[in-house]
Amino acid sequence: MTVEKKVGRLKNRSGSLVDLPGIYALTPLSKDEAVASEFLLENMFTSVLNIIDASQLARNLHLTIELLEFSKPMVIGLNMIDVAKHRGIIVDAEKLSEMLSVPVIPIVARTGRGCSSMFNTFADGEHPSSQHFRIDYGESIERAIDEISSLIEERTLNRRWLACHSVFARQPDNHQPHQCGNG
Ligand SMILES: Nc1nc2c(ncn2[C@@H]2O[C@H](COP(=O)(O)OP(=O)(O)OP(=O)(O)O)[C@@H](O)[C@H]2O)c(=O)[nH]1
Ligand SMILES: [Mg+2]
Repeated sequence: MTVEKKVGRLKNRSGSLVDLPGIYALTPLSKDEAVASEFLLENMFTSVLNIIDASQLARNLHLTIELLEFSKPMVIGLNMIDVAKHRGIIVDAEKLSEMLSVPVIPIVARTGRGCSSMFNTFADGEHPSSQHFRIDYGESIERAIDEISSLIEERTLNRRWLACHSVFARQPDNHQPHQCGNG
């Protein structure tokens, strides 16, 4: 379990890889979410290696969308494909890559399968940025996002991302009297 961030050097390459805690959303409601979201907001980094769990895809795609909206180049490591397969789940990596417009490399981190391909894709830096990823949230939400964006005085961070965050921010559990859904 990772709660603090850990930094390592990439083999044979210039540059470092910062391992952030595994989280499901960027709203900093817990210590591990705070470590990850503070890193994104306060540090310069070139790209994101997003390791997601193929056996729990929906749960992992929420964070993936938040990260894509952050507009940094991303490579996705589609991990746990062995566990997913065992449960009868086959994720079409090519289709997912097409839908999200970023490379998606199937891996089994426990055995190392696919990992060198994933690191090569990540390190070659040729992957397109997720800059054009954009969900249309519908007229009224888009209007709210635009209004909030126009009030944000921020030069370095993506204002739409910040505005989306204030529109969709989760409240701490004890502020949600009518919770519904499973996530
Ligand atoms: N079967 C299988 N197990 C895996 C795979 N990847 C990771 N694991 C196992 O999952 C467990 C958690 O691995 P970690 O490396 O701590 O995962 P993590 O995502 O960094 O965890 P946090 O940082 O706490 O979110 C370990 O027991 C790993 O061996 C995989 O592809 N297949
Ligand atoms: Mg970890």
